[in-house]
Amino acid sequence: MFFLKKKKKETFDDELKITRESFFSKIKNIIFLKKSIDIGVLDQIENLLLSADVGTKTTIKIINNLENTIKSNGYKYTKDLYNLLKKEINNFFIGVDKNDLEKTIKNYSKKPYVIMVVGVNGVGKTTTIGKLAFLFKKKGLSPIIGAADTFRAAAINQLEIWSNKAEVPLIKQHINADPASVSYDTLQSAKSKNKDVVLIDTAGRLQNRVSLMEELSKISRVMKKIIPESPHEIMLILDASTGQNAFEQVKKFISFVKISSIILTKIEGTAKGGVIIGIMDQFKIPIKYIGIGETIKDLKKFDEIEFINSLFQ
Ligand SMILES: Nc1nc2c(ncn2[C@@H]2O[C@H](COP(=O)(O)OP(=O)(O)O)[C@@H](O)[C@H]2O)c(=O)[nH]1
Ligand SMILES: [Mg+2]
Repeated sequence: MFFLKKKKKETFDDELKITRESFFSKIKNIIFLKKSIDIGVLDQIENLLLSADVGTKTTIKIINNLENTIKSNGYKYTKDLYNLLKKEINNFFIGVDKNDLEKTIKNYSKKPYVIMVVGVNGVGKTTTIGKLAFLFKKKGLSPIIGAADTFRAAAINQLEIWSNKAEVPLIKQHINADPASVSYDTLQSAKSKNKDVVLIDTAGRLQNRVSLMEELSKISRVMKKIIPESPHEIMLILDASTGQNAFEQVKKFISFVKISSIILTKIEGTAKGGVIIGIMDQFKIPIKYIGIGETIKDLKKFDEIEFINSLFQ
């Protein structure tokens, strides 16, 4: 499946294909099949937004806003709906931090910039760290990785494979080592080797929330002993294909750590790309990248204009 991959264009057209075809193309059909706006048309749009995992709250907001705009401006025709809906979705991105992470790291004078990567098991934390390390290195930055998910030996091995692929150093200890101690070592090494950016992998046992919370705050506390401003960024990884579950994960994590950014993985294989819209509306946390496959290059910078244009292509 990997041989015939065509060169990726700088849009999300390919990655959002499934989301677009199962949702936005249907919206086009509704709009082209009926000339005048009526309750039925809005109901159909509501159902499609729900089925794309935009989320109930956000969907209701969109439909209410559409109704109000239609009433107050006297819109009669379904052809107007397309642009109105596009504008509604665009509004959710207003006020969300748009800083480019690579630029932030480059411009940060007090090296290193420390990123702690969090998320539940299986969402793609370790893989994304490999991809980020590769990307940062390609952009002329020097990263270092810390294997602070010490819960399973396989997790450390998996991270080591990625660090080799990315040709980026890894700091690790043995299985069941204290994650805070691994993070401490990593920061120390990063400082002494003048690294630009640190990526810390963490365990994701959300079933044991209290101990996970304690573990994450202990890692942060210990890091501050070496670099008081660290972690500069806590990045939450979410699996787009889990749809509504992703919202629940954001809620849980923000209740105990300050999440500064999100990466949404596995977007290429899901029709649930609408979660992006719900996340922007409900949490206003910037999505910095999207994961679009299992290889080291399958990470793309998120750009909301490209995202919306690809959906409404
Ligand atoms: N299709 C696809 N698979 C991904 C993506 N990111 C991660 N994965 C896969 O998701 C699975 C779990 O990833 P892993 O990094 O181990 O998750 P972790 O438990 O959060 O560290 C692996 O099989 C990865 O190859 C992505 O963007 N697209
Ligand atoms: Mg992992």
